[in-house]
Amino acid sequence: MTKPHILQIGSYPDWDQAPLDAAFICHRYFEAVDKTAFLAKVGPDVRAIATRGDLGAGRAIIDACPRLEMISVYGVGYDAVDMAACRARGIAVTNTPDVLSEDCADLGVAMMLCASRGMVGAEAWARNGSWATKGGYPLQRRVWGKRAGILGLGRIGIEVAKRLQGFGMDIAYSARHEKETPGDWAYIADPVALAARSDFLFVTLSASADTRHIVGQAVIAALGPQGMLINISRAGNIDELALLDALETGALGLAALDVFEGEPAINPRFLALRNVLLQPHHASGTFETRQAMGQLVRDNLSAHFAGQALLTPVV
Ligand code: 8YV
Repeated sequence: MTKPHILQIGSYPDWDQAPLDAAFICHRYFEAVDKTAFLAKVGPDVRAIATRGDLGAGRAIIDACPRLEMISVYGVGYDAVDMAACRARGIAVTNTPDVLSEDCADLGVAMMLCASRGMVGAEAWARNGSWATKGGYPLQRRVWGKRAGILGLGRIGIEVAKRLQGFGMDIAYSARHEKETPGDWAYIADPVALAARSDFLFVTLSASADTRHIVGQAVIAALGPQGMLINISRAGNIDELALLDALETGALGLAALDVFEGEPAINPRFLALRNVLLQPHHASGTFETRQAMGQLVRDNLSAHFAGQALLTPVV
């Protein structure tokens, strides 16, 4: 039987590429110089797309593949996939939830600790001789026992909150509706009210048109000069220009960001700031998790072509 033709939007590690090539005819969109001509040539044969959370699949790509049956996303976020186009044509979409929730939560908590305790500056202080010449490192901000807000109590938000319980933090969350929680976590529907009662605000909700800029000037002002914002979701959930203004004026104390508008290009205004921790969208970036994500991408593709139920369809 001939191998199904798939369109591969972005690169994968070698340990994923080899089995993908063994099972499918992979047309590498990311290597094409003339992407329009490439799509015109291979699109008619494409039955599935393999993409990544950060790359997705827009309408132009979907429309160039008239035989497209499914899209398999390497990542939990599928906001970069044109879901309206998929629904209109009955194209199935899968992602890779659960396998990455703990790693993303680990990095979010690590970002909170690193920024609040000034660890980047402390490492430089110890390495560049300041400790010997200037004395003790400047005092930083406590984490344990403080108030944490979780904006979006999905798989990743729950893992963040479970970790923060270990720091004895007073935890509240905002979500579409109140949920049964594994801890005594207060439900506060309004993001501004949640920010106002938080010292640390984690943005963990999945991104969509409905959540765009949900963290705007009002939420940022409510978090305030002593507050810290941690974003491990998508840049679009935050009004980045309002965030920059607040960080530059001190209206917001600290931020720790793993995602950015226009990434990997970061707004240069961030580079001039000392009150922001910058991370290169690597919350799921461990060997173990990325191998599990790649396996799930392939398992969903194989299940589809075998006529079996998809393992992790998005709803
Ligand atoms: C992506 C992510 O998988 O899970 C997501 O949605 O943002 C990441 O973990 C990343 O883009 C991998 O390239």
